[in-house]
Amino acid sequence: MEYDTLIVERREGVARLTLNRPDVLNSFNHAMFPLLLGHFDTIAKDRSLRAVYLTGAGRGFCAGQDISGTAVGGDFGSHLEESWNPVARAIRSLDRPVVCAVNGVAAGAGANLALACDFVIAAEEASFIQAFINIGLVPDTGGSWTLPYLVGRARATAALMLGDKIPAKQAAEWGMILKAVPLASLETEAWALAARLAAMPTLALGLTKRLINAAATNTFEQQLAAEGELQTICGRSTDHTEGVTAFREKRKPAFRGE
Ligand code: T3D
Repeated sequence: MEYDTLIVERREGVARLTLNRPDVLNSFNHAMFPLLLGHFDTIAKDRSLRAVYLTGAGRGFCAGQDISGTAVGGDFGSHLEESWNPVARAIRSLDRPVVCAVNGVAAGAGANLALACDFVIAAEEASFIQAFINIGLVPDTGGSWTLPYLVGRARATAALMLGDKIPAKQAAEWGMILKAVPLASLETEAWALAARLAAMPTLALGLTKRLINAAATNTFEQQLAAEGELQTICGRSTDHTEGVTAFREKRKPAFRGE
């Protein structure tokens, strides 16, 4: 299926979403939000899709909000609640892993879109720019939460307040992303990861993601309780039975994601 601004493909249990406005570095116009959200909704309901691969067309990943045509200023708070915030929530709440292949510059909300994903692999040629401050705005799309959480306050403050370009290699060194690889191998590496995840125990992956989300606000005791609750669910799953059976039979498990 091909859409104007979003290319959607399904292969090997993976939904591949490609942001497709390369002339403007895949910055988002208004039509892209419902389109992307609609696909996350479809993926959430379709258990045959066991991982998501998100990338951008052309030389950029995403330059955030399209700021070319719109009037300056306005009720951005309301706009965010209808645009970037639901997208960030859709990624964080999806009970399947989202792999982001950052093929080029990720700026503003585009950077924080990437950082909302579970696995971020970037081309060495790519960079991350918290560009908001460069146009007199505060960070959004969760960046003021995600960045300090990922890299610590000192580095997050520098990134968010200075708005400088952070090359992918530096982002990887800081722990902002999983790794930086040559552009020529980005697609292969990131796709292999997504396909591998799609063949894993999907229920347990989704619940692991839920635990990682909850850990940000839970106490240690609350987290132990949450682990116990979710382990009970996994303990009753088909994939757990298959994993143990395969171990005992000394063969590779065939997980069905249930
Ligand atoms: O609305 C609200 O609710 C507020 C929410 C805001 C969320 C946000 O995302 S705010 C941040 C918005 N994004 C930016 O401020 C980034 C603006 N872009 C840049 O600073 C630079 O383009 C980059 C550093 C990302 C890349 O620079 P470079 O030199 O590699 O590329 P370029 O030449 O600047 O851009 C290439 C083209 O893309 C260019 O068009 P042209 O001249 O070839 O016709 C440029 O205008 C266009 N482009 C890049 N970013 C945007 C854009 N067009 C519209 N909106 C953009 N964000």
